[in-house]
Amino acid sequence: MVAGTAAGMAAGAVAAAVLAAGGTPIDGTGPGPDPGPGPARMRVEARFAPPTAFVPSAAVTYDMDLVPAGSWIQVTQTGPPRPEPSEAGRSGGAKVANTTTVTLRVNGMKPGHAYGVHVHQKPCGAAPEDAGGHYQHRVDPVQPSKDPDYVNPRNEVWLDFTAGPDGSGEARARHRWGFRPGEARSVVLHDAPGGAGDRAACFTVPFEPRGEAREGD
Ligand SMILES: [Cu+2]
Repeated sequence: MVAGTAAGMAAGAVAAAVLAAGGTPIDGTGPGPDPGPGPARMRVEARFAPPTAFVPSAAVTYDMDLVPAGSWIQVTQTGPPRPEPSEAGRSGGAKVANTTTVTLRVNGMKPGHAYGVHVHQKPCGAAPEDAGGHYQHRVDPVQPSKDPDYVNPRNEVWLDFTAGPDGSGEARARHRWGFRPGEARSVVLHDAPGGAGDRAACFTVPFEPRGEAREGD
């Protein structure tokens, strides 16, 4: 396992900021445009709506007290820079860290409330259970999984947050592994922090496999 250099991470952050400043259109219904070689980033955002909304949203609320209609969510996934010869030269040819970072930002939540948030296996649906179980790096052979050896923030992606006085919140999770293709499809907000709790809302997110071992690893 090779740790990323601080310089490499900083360069990635700057490039990502430039991309954001470029006004990348976000419609909340699908992945952003392919950024091409360079820092790999996927960002989606949406406003929550009830599953019965006339105009459906990728973000569905099941509990209007905790996650009001019109509240906002943004999820960003960043991985190591994509391999490219010229970029590799600029960063000294160093191998990048085998990491995946998922960042959550919300507003319009219930001020002061502590939410539990995880990446789940399936897209959101009309029913809270439609999102399936938690995404697990090491998959518990017993499903639904309740074993703390599997249900923990190291083996899963947890983005718990407590909403501030203005209803905003933010969380970030970083792992030394990437998602298996098609097996991480949503972010679920629960009514309590930790590994359980009722499902208050769900956001369908097209997480991408990143952070897998590449050539040279
Ligand atoms: Cu969950």
